Amino acid sequence: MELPEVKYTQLFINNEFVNSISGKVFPTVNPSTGEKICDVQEADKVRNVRLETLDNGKPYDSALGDINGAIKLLRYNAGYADKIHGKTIPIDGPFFCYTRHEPVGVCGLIVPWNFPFYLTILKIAPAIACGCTCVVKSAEQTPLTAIYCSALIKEAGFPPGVVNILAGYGPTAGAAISEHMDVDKVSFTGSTEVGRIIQIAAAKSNLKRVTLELGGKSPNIVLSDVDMDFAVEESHQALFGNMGQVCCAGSRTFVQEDIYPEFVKKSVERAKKRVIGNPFDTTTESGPQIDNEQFDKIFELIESGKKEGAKLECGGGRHGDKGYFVESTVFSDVNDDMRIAKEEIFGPVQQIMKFKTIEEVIERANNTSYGLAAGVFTKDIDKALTISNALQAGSVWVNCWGAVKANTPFGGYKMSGNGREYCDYGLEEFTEIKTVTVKLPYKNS
Ligand code: TXE
Repeated sequence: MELPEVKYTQLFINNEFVNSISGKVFPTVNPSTGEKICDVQEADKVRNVRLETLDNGKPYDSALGDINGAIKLLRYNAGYADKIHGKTIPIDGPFFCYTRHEPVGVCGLIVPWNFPFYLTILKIAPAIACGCTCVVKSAEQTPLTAIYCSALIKEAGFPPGVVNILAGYGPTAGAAISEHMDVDKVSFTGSTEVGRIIQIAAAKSNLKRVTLELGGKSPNIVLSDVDMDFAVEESHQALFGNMGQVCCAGSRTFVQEDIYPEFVKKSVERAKKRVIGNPFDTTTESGPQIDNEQFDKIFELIESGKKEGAKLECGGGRHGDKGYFVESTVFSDVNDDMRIAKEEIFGPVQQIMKFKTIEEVIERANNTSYGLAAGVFTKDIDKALTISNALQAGSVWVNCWGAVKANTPFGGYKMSGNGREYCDYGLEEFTEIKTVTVKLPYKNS
């Protein structure tokens, strides 16, 4: 009998034969001879979103976290698409009055590099749920996942022109959007400096609506009654997560004086243990900073901290000899007037300050031009609420940090921004409200 021809060796998915994503194959053997018959494509657990880790440097699990967060945003906003409606309003006189929430129009969505895919979706999802069209400009450092998103948008069947995604530089492509007479709204996330430029461009062109999510220097207040290890770990993650490149990083850690020495000691031990390295290795906690510019900015600020008299407890240097890796750095004995206590470092550099009383720490926490986020760690609910209500910040987290959800508003007081993103508050920013008033022959309401 003739041996049969082996025709099929691929994986069968969605009625199609395809190769494995990993490119791996495995042999199948003829037991009569012990010889290989052929190689077969090998199915394996797929590691999605690797593109973000490649382009941005964030550890693989964080990138995956961003994608899962983006999916939640899409689901949340999709659920709103048929629930964006106005009210009927009983008014004085013989009138029938109602409001319509109409799409604001063409939206320019300018995205930074720290959460490239997540922030792209954070802006696209409410814009299209409200019926707007949009032009997205990704950050020049991280264009790849936004471009990939374009392919998904086409595959999902969006009509041409509804979502347009551009890669380009800020002063050229970004400025063209914010100056454009036919763009009705810009939603921007990035530096306070560029936020101001965009606001000016809007004022000089067509007074387009502008929402801004800008920088921060967020206070994280740790009272002496806390569970020490918990507070140390949460405060560590509040600052070192995403390599410190988070607008709402807990970058001013205020610790009550009686626990200060122990808190500093444990924070330093934790920082020294932080695993820095290849972001594709799933044991890695921190990858590289985004680029040379941010790398230099961080070291310049570390130097200023040393010169101004803060105590460098650990780190302060480059990790390794290639790429933009920075050692996990902790400063103690930091005063409020030092640059490291005032400026957004956007890197893995923790400032730990000492305070005595609640009144004092509230005043110091608010003594900044920023107002994005804040945290309070205490077991005393009265103190937690007193401090939370007194802080000038768009979000206050009690015994946690960074609890940003699809259905909670997020945005800044003061120079941390304008407007809110996420949830129904965020959706409103993509609408114009029209009041329609109809004269009736007699009053009926
Ligand atoms: O920000 P930029 P950069 C802070 C952080 C960081 C600093 C500088 O402190 O160290 O900003 O980072 C586009 N018109 N944040 O220089 O320049 C740009 O192309 C229109 C906090 O990278 O603000 C990119 O798409 N657009 C922040 C986006 O703005 C312009 C995240 C952000 O870049 C433009 C990032 C112009 N004239 C940095 N110039 C956060 N809030 O999370 C630039 N852009």
